[in-house]
Amino acid sequence: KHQKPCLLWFTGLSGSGKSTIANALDVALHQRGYHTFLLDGDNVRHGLCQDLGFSDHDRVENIRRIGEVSKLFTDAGLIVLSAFISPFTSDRRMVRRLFPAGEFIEVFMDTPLDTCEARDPKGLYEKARAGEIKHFTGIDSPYESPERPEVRIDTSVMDVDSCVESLITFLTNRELI
Ligand code: GGZ
Repeated sequence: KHQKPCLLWFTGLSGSGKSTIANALDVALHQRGYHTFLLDGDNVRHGLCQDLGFSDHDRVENIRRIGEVSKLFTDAGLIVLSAFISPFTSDRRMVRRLFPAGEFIEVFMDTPLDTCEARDPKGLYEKARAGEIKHFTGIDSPYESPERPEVRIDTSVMDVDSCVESLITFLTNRELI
């Protein structure tokens, strides 16, 4: 089945829907017979990056490693889905530069902070507000919004299936699948 290797880079706040949409897209692509690989906090921060925390310095190194690993997997011919907050524009740009034009697709999960905080699936926002977690993105650590992402998704107004469908349409229009 025809596929072009590429990297879908999901960026956005905690609770913005990065992992949910990346996982659902991963399943949908698999069902259609495409070869994909998903990287997110669950399989990276517990292994490859377990020595890293959430200081600015550690986040930069986290994203650098994930960018390089993503590159290895696209070199192997896969469609890679990476879902990390990646709050700094300069780091996302660094990852973009690893890829030929058109093969790095920035997917900005532009869900409002209010919605992310109301979801608070792990209670982390509540802890951050209480000062129990320091340097929490969106609370006391910055998130630099992408200015020209290839795709913008607001999960406060769009359901999972519609998000997946719009990403599949994007990949199809770009002749990546
Ligand atoms: C942001 C934090 C923090 C701090 C722990 N700031 O919603 P989650 O829980 O499951 O996903 C978040 C995850 C962020 O890791 P990333 O590797 O994506 O971050 S970065 O790209 O900035 O390196 C959150 C949890 O880790 N978490 N402490 N202080 N998120």
